[in-house]
Amino acid sequence: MGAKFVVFPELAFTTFFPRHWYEDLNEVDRRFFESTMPSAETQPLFEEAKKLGIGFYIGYAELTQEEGRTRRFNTAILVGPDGAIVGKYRKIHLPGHADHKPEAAFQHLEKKYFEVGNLGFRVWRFMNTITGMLICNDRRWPEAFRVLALQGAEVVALGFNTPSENLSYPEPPALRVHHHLIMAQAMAFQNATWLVETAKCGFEDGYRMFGHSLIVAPTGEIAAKSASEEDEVICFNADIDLAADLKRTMFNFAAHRRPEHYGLIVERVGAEVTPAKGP
Ligand code: ING
Repeated sequence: MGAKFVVFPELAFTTFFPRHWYEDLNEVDRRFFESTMPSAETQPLFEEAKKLGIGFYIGYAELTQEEGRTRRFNTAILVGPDGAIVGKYRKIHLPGHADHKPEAAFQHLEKKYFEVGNLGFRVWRFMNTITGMLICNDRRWPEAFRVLALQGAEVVALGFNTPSENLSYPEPPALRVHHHLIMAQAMAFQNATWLVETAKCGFEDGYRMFGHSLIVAPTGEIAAKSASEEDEVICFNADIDLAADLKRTMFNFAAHRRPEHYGLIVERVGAEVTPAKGP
């Protein structure tokens, strides 16, 4: 289809293993984590991309030794058309829980298997654009996109694995997709960036994850969307400069933002009821 940049999903090399409780972390490391990237198993992907002159984003479970200890992150990398790794992001917003919930239909143990990412939200000069990365649950937190946009992001790549069922309470699957669609359109528009969100979807281990991979324009319009939960490729010839007018006018951050009034966003973690004392 003539694509120059491909976005693969979160944890693209393995099943979404945080849906299961494993007592033995050595088994988890052996079965699901990558201790080198690329490795013998993943090198063919890098070689094929280089042969085709295609850059890509891909998510994987990263096992590494840092500061004298074993670290585990839900990671994504940007790889240039020459096969070189240009950027790395380690997922910061980890949803779910760390404890075993034996009564639940499935687990969501990202807080058990991964540490909070320690590389921050960054952008890179990548294939003649300024590209940033996020992973899955990050798309529910506007702060993540705004930090990338404040660094000049023109493209944001985001892989996801979102279960169709809600672990905590009954929720129509269509409503979960609705949330996914409005978040993607809002974040792309309010930050005047292209946004590529790629699903790992369909039944995996018997557990369903929804699709709806998207390419969203800076205008907030969905330029391309997957239509199935099968293996599917969506492609769009994006004009990166489509965002220029928005960045110069409506979302000219320097002209319109008022950080002196935004303090609570950084100072306060959870919501606290603190009503004003008067008018
Ligand atoms: N998956 C889900 C996501 O944020 C989730 C987890 C789903 C959290 C629905 C809250 C509500 O899309 C990952 N991998 O973050």
